Amino acid sequence: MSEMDTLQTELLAQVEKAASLADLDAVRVSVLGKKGIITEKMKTLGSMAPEERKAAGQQFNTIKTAVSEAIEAKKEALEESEINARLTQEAVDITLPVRPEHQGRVHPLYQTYDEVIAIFGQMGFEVAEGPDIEDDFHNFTALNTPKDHPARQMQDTFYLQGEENGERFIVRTQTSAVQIRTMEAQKPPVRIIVPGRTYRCDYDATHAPMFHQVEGLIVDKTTNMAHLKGCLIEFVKTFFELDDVPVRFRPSFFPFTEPSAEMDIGCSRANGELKIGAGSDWLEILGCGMVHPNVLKACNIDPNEYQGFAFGIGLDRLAMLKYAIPDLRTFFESDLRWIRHYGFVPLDIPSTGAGLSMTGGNKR
Ligand code: 2U9
Repeated sequence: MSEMDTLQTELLAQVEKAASLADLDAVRVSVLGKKGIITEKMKTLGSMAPEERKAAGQQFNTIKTAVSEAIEAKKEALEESEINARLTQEAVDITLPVRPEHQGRVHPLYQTYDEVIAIFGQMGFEVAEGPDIEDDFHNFTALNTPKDHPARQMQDTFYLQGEENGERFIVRTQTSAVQIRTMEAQKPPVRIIVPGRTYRCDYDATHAPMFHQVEGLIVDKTTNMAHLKGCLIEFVKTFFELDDVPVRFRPSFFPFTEPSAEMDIGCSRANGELKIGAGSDWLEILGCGMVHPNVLKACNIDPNEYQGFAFGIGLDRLAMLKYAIPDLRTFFESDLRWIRHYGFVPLDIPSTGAGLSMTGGNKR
């Protein structure tokens, strides 16, 4: 066997011996790399006599091609066996039990929000929405709130900085401005509820500077106080899931309603525990009244032809009462332990008490 044949056999054996892709690459570098055996041999061609150079060049090329092809074939084989080894090692054990998915929770406030909307929606109310930033006319003037009313004062209302055409804007103190905008845009009959964020300068265990309301408004030719009472009694019974509940309407005052009332429901407070639905005590739930004729006039609705009732409910307070949450400030602290405790499983259809699939009470 010639010296070249021996070299080729030797190099092919090295390729064959490579046990991994890294080994194989080391062989490739030592044979075909910049300082590899074959490369070095090629460099000697320049110093050879022409006839010797031709024969040697052919031999070197033959070895180079044979080794390159062997490396390529070996590479494919090693890659395949490495994949097969990984497939066996990393096999998925489909008999293992599934890991529990971390599922988010619905905030009790938004659970309440959905429940309230579902109940009034079932009664035929549509949901209306509007901007958080309001002007004086929609938030106060059209609601028959006099210029010197305490609600307009800086310590109660957040005023935005700066003025536009001599007017200062505010963040709404109630959602009522949306009812005004609705009546400006649409002729009666109107039957809407307006849920949304509202803002007042206040902060303690039962008041937050940003809180949530749902207000309702019906305007039609024959709307009267009996409609208001029937509608709100039906609402509290459905919301608190009570077959019957003692209620009373106490006279009150709001600039935008006349007469005005606050609605209380029966409760007991034995041993510091609040029970809603029966007992000798009363719990204030909401404010309401017949829409003041001045409010209808401000929206170009003739109060001799139309009348309406309205109500306002604090959603945060409602959620605290129904789900026994003692401190309002915890609503906004984003504490995961709190939301896991008080939150609700998503996609639970709110109970409407009106023939839809009922999910019952608290689905914590
Ligand atoms: C129009 C006409 C009348 C909305 C009303 C109340 C009574 C009320 C409070 C409940 C708790 C606010 O969040 S709270 O502090 N609201 O007592 N709201 S009547 O009356 C309206 C609204 C719009 C056009």
